[in-house]
Amino acid sequence: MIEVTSGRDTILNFEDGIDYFSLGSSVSFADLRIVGNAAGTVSAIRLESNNQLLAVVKDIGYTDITEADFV
Ligand SMILES: [Ca+2]
Repeated sequence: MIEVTSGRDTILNFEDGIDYFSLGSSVSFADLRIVGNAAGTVSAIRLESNNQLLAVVKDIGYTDITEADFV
């Protein structure tokens, strides 16, 4: 499980469907904006409200990061 609220993390080896992101109690998936590059090789998880970068996730496209990946 990967915490995404504790600062600017770079996450390697995230396995979709196996690994999950953990959000702090003050943040929900609706507060996030998931962006990525066209090649699908890197994504960023940001706070919608202030654009704060919470985490960079390597080797996954942003369309593969959905609410189902958060617990
Ligand atoms: Ca996923």
